[in-house]
Amino acid sequence: MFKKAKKLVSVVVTGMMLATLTTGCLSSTSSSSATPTKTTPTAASGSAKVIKVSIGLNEQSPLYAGMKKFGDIVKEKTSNRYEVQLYPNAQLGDDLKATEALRMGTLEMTPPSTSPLTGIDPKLMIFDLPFLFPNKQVADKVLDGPIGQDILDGLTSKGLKGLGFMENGYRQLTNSVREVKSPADLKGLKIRTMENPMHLAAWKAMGANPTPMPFSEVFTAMQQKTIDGQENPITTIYLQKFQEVQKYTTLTGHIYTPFIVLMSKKTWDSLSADDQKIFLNAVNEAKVFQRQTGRDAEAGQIKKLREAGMTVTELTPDQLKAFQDATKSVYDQFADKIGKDFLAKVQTEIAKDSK
Ligand code: KDG
Repeated sequence: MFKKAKKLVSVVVTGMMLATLTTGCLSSTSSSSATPTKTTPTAASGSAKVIKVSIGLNEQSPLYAGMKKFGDIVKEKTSNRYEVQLYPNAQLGDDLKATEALRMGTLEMTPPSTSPLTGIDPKLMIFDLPFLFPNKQVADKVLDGPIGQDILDGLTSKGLKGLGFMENGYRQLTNSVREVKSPADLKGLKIRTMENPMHLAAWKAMGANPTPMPFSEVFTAMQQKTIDGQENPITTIYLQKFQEVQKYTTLTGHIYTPFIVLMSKKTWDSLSADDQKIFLNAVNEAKVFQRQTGRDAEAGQIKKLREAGMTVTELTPDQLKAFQDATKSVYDQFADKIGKDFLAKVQTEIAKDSK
């Protein structure tokens, strides 16, 4: 009898142990499938702190490459204590939505164009002045110098930490209706612009019919012909495959747009002084890489746009001057909003950096 009872107990205990193990495995599996954690063996606490980055362009863009470079440097310099996760194609929201998420502390980083953010800080409008920078080298000097730092510092009161500037680039016009060689050719063309009052004013001054729209909606709008055209740098036009829905590109170079690498102030304040230095240095190294990546590719991309059947129009100096003259009124229209003293300071800096 005793033997039978002993056997029964051992069977029950074994069964309970098996049940516990199975359940234990299921719960850890279910818990791991429910809340996947990315652990890195060398991370101090056994798990890396995740920094999510919302990016408005796709994985082929120099912007994505630049932010990946940033993440790789941070991972290496902090011995995997941080993991930078990239979310391209505006899947966490377009430029303005992602930036507002940073201000609320619900997202860590985003590198948007400055243009949709001018409602947060009107000083950013300086970059929307047509034909402001004579070339990319001067743009680099201004953005990486005291003017750029002044703009970055001004964002901390808005819940944002500006870490530096990357390059979106000189904006070029595309459309599906006709070749554009002069402002007169723009008449009646519905051109998408970024959500920015100065862009709207500039395209109205040139004679087009501008309509503001988040970047994530542009390709579909061109495909459905609810807009005739848009304006973006060559790398964006080519890498976002606009040549599939647009026939003409005109190299207007009418505005130079930077990307501004932003971190939530809440995230920034949670970093140690040493880690803040690592993040800042990582942006400074990554921005040089990002700018060069886009610049190295541009000439080849214009060739590929032509090979894809696009008419790419290079304007003569006189034709370009007609666009410059047509947009001069924008300076007077927005000088007060930008700040006349700040505008004068920037123009003086540009003149100095152009020597
Ligand atoms: O985050 C970058 C993109 O979302 C966008 O800013 C690119 O220049 C751009 C545009 O036209 O919206």
